[in-house]
Amino acid sequence: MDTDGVTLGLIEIADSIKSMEIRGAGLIARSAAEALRQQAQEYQGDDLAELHRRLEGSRRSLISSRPTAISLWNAVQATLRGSSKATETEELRALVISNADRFIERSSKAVEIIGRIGSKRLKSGMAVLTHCNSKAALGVIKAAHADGKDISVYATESRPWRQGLLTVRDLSAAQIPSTLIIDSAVRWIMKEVDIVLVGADTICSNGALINKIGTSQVALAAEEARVPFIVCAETYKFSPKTVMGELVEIEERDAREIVDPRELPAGVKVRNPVFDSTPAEHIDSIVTEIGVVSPYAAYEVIVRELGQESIFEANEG
Ligand code: RUB
Repeated sequence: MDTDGVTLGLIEIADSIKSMEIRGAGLIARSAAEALRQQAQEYQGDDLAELHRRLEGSRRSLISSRPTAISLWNAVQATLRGSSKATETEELRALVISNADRFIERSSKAVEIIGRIGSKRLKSGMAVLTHCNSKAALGVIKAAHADGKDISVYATESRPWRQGLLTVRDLSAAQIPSTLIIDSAVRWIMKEVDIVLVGADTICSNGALINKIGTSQVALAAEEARVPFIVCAETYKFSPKTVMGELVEIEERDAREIVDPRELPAGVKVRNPVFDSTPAEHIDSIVTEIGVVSPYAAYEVIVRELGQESIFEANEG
């Protein structure tokens, strides 16, 4: 246990999010809710202030584990919502556990519903292109396949972590034909693509999509070729923080993920931004668990689904 009373289990989860053993915005969110749930459950004492202190320590280590996906912040806020009003330890423990359970259940259900809604956009014979590895986007493809539609998929490699390999393995396990391409082949291949489906780490209040680096280039190539560019995103991927004017921090990871520095001449710099921003004007629609929405409806989604309180909380930091 560290000085904030944060348990080893929680530190492990926060570290796994940081090191990307746990990755993908939806899974990160569910894991954070589960970590807080465990933290509340494991505290056996009856010192209310101590449990508050532990949860606050947990909140801080989870939120700082990866900066870009708002799903993490939304999950932590939803799990701890109302906790400051608890007057007894048992009440606080029960509240955090039930909030976490509700978040995890809704989140998993959302991915399922998105699959059902999004699959209506896919017809037999279509070639889909997807970037990185998104459970929500893959859910749509799998739902269409389960409906008996004959779908094939182009999966980008997604350097440097090569999440595209996870995507083709996942598709292959579901017996969906897939073709792996390098990221720079997107514009060349686009003439064979009928629809692009990607996931989201964050959707800003102005409708901009923050997702794996290279997503904006995929969107531009799709637009040029008149191929619909569809985002598959649960409503907790929408950001109340951006309503309050905050800009999304784009995570930059270690340059050694890209190249061994010994291979480079002295003085050469390397940068490794891992997400980018696709403006709303390049997005056809966003498939959420409440239906298909325009990126320009992002503010309404935030107010309706995450609540005005999430905007107040975002202002508090
Ligand atoms: C993953 C990524 C995914 C989104 C959505 O990035 O950009 O497209 O997180 O995924 P990383 P999902 O591998 O760096 O976490 O739909 O599974 O939430």
